[in-house]
Amino acid sequence: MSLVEKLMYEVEPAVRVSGGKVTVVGTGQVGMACAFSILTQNIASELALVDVVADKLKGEMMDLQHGLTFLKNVKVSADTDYSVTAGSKICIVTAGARQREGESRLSLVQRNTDIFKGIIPKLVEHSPDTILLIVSNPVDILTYVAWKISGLPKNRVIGSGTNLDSSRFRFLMSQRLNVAPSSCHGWIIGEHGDSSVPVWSGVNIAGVRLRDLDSSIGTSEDPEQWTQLHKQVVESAYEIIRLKGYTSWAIGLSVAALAQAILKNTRSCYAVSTLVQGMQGIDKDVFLSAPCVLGENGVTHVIQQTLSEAEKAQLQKSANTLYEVQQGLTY
Ligand code: 6V0
Repeated sequence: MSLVEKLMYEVEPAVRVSGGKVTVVGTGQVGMACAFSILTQNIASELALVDVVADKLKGEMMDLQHGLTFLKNVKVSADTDYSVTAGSKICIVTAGARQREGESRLSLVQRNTDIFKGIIPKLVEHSPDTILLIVSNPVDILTYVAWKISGLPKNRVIGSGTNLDSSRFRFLMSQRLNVAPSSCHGWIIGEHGDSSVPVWSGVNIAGVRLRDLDSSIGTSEDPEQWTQLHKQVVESAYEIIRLKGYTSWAIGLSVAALAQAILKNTRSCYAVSTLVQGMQGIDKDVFLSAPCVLGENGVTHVIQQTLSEAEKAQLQKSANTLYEVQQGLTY
């Protein structure tokens, strides 16, 4: 009789995979920030990590496992083999090359598409009911690529999109107003990156729209130049990459919030990348960010924002740019 048998009567074999399993593919700076945020906020009941660099992967796994005593009810596993991901409710994909200093997100596209060809089918094979949450850049196009390769319905393929851009915007707003970021409301939609669209008409504190206080806000005529906030949002990734080499903490926290909304079926609204064909005058099959309601089955609803003609035109322009890049891809 083994020690385990001496210690415990087996009433029923233990369940192998728990309900709230999350996989993170790519254990670089972004993947580990996502993993750490999810673990420390008790969002998942089980975490699986996958990467191609076996030693680094094992090291990260052990390092996290040694902290499990201080967390609640979380199992951490890792492998280069995708069987470790089986039964995941959410698969977060952060694998791939990152921007080099000064490099745009769009220029990464074919390199990361090729990486996705090896990742996405294996994830779906082991977790056919999963929701894919794509983070690798350029995130909107790679979410489209993941949707195409996976064959999953559109509600279950989501890009982290402008959730991070919106958070950056709200932080900058909070700095100007000395009000907490969570009480500063504003949405950045469209492409995660250089052509994102700030929806100035909706920027508000406690329902008081800044545009009602000053109709020039967000335009070049505004004497206080609030439009600089959006410019800073667009430049912030480039600035952080220049300063520390990569971005990690904010994207990790923003992805954890999305994972929480999905796993706990909270029906929270976040700006994430979704198939926007047929919305806001967009006729192409592209993924762009819009405020989406998230639940256990992924994106269930997209909020129809009241946009100006100029904002719609900006979205359509981004849609056309992404569509053209998508046409040139081989996958
Ligand atoms: P990193 O630190 O270089 O990590 C990438 C990881 O991916 C490494 O550990 C690689 O070994 C791993 N990897 C490469 N190929 C594969 C493969 N085929 N299978 C499994 N793992 C693989 O990069 P970092 O973590 O900084 O960035 C990852 C991605 O996230 C990049 O594409 C970034 O541009 C993107 N980001 C997206 C953001 C967003 O808002 N959507 C924000 C920040 C970064």
